Amino acid sequence: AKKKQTEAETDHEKHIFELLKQMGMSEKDIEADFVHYLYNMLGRDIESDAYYQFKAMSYTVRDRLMMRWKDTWKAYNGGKNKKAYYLSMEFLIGRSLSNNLLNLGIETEAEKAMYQLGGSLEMIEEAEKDAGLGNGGLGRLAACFMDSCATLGLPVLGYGLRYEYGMFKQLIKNGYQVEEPDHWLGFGYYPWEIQRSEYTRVIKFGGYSRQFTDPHTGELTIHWEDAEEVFAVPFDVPIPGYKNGVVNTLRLWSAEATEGFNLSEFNQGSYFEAVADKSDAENITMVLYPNDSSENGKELRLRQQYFLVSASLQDVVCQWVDKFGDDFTDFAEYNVFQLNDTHPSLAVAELMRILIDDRKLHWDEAWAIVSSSMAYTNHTLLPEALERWSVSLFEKLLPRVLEIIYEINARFMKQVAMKWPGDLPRQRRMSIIDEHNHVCMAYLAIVGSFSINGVAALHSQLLKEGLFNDFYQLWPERFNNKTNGVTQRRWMASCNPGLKTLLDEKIGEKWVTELTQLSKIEDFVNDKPFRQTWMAVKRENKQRLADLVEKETGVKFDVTALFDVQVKRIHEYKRQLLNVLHVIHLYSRIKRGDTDNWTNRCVIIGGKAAPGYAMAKKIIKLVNSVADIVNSDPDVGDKLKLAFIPNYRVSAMEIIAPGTDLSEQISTAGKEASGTGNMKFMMNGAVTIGTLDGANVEILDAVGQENFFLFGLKTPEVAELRQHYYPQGYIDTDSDLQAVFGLLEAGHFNQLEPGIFDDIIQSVKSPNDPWMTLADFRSYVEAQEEVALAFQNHSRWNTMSIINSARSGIFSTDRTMREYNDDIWKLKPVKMP
Ligand code: T68
Repeated sequence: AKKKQTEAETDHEKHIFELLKQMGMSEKDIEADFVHYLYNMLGRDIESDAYYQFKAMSYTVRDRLMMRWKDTWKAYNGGKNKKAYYLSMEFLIGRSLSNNLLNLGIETEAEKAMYQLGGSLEMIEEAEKDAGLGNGGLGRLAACFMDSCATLGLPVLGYGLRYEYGMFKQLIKNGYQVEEPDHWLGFGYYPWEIQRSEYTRVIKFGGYSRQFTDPHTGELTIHWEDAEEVFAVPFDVPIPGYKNGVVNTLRLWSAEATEGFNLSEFNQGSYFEAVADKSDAENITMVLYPNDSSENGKELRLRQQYFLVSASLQDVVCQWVDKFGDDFTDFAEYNVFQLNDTHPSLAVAELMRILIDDRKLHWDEAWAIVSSSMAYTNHTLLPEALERWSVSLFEKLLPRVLEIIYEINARFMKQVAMKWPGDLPRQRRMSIIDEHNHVCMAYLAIVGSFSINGVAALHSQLLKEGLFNDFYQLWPERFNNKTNGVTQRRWMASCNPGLKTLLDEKIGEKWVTELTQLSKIEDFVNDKPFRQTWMAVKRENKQRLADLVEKETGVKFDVTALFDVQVKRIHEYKRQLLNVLHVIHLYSRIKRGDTDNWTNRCVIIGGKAAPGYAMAKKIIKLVNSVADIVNSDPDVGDKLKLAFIPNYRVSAMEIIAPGTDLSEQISTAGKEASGTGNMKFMMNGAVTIGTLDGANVEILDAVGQENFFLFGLKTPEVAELRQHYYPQGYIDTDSDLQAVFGLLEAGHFNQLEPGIFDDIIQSVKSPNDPWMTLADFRSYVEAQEEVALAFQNHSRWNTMSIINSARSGIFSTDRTMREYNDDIWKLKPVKMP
């Protein structure tokens, strides 16, 4: 009877699925659903704000993802399949509508549907707010990874936080950055997400840990007592693969106070305190920390990290137990966790805690599982970015987790002592707990992981030679490289429709899922009509960019000029200052009439500064001050323009990358782990001016010296020069540099605010300048002169542009994800019907 019943159920289910699968993809179906959502669900009409129309279209599209999403979930969870979990504090998604339409293959239908209704799809797409749940490269990389995994059919789940406020909105007032909160959710919900309260998890903080011996069995257990508890409520975001029927999941956790939150306080009449505590709990996922490369040591940040890690691990372990009970023998064969930097590295200790305290495994069994299921990706060599949390904070917030970290470290220290008997300095260097009583999160991640990777060849090499050398000597087999990439679906197909049309016509559509196909366009490098169209596409994209610049800054760009662009977070190591010094140099040349054979140039700089990073904020002010003078000087005219684009974000880059001629990647050698903007520019036919740093090395390798403007010191030269760096020497021997400092020091760009740039001037002139800006000035200026000459030869530039794009095939995250999978995750891709 039971069998009959289940059969009946599956019959019903089949029937339901059949009904759902009838969801049409035609223009008419989309039109009908759009109208239904706009009028019936949202209670708006076709005249209403574009934002509501965007919502109606999103629901329409999400409906068409639903069955695929369910089917994918089933395919992953049906049998016993290995899955990977990408644990990341950041997923910088940006907008999703156009991307989801592209991946579902219904862009044209949606466009026609909107046209029928007298609207425009483009306008609706632009009404979508960016999901800015990340700072920069690291967060955007996670989003590109998700797109590629879905496209490859890899069972990878993203786990992150659903911040109420994402990356702040940057306004420019009187040339200064002003931050405004980014309430990206608007009123209500994100239209793409599905709340799944049934998978709510409970997260503990504070209290103390107590050993407890069972009076009957004598067994020792550990209890985490008197903790405050917070709910982690999951919101799932669908991640469709490209036209393959796969929809993966990004699960974002939101903090909610438990019902019983401080009930005792409440009952004692402390109504106010009880409610205030409730908001404390919910603060955990209130806001993204806007620091991209420095550690800030705030308690709330540690809470966020533990909240993410504990919720996600509980989620995975509970699903395991539901299916296989308490048998964990092959858990590590079916589950792998990729840690996106050290931010989720508490996972090492938390999985130990769950397995030992909750699942009653012995230490050695638990450790065998943990250390063969964790993998760690490092994204920086900057020492100031390495996370260290004070032991006292741990004691207060995560007492039980701290005990476990102590035990991990004690056992690890024994191992080090065995390998290097008597080498106390080394033991001190390698200890997870440092001499200042801080927990070094990178070391915790390394000790607990079977794989440790950097994000570009040079970066991975430097990790082994420098930062993690002791660990490399101990475990060389754990270290590997995975050069970053970007998804060509968003960064070419969706953001550069002109280029897509041209490519599809010349080499077919295969490049959308196999980027190395781009090399085929080299066959057309001498084909006249192809070259002309290539140039025309670039011209059109430059016009779009010029319009954006004018709208945002009022500065008018001439599209025949060289568009020279540096957009990324503002940081001294990225050397936006070097760029500004060059602009001042060009300005000074114009002023003294040194303009023979001149190339007109429009310089764009954009990026956010961490709110507490005074020097970065001052650099923004300097860019704006120089821009004011340069752009208003009639002597300068069209020869030179400078614009600071406010509020740089994913959706802005979608206009910027296609419209760029010259991509600025000018960090001090050895400082930029990889860079990914460099790849977006390259794909869209920009030529790079850059140092031998991060993935620039591999870009140069791919395109060759004749298609890349290389300058500056190399990593070992930077290290060597550090010993005797003397910046004044460069000024004394370089009249151009003297002219630049002459203007700066005379206050030419800050006549109404004297002295405001003194600290900047001092920092670059200091022998302690870690970024050695002046050391590279001469070679940068010379490379820029070559750029200017090359650009005058339209034909040569066009060839370089084509070759850069043609050889960008290896920089797809499809390749990156294949490498992660082949070397680290070892998942079986699924194929959906
Ligand atoms: C970036 N790192 C690297 N960090 O700087 C860049 N940090 O070279 C690389 O291409 C990219 O990662 C991807 O691998 C970051 O973006 C952060 O955003 C960050 C955020 C919080 C704390 C520390």
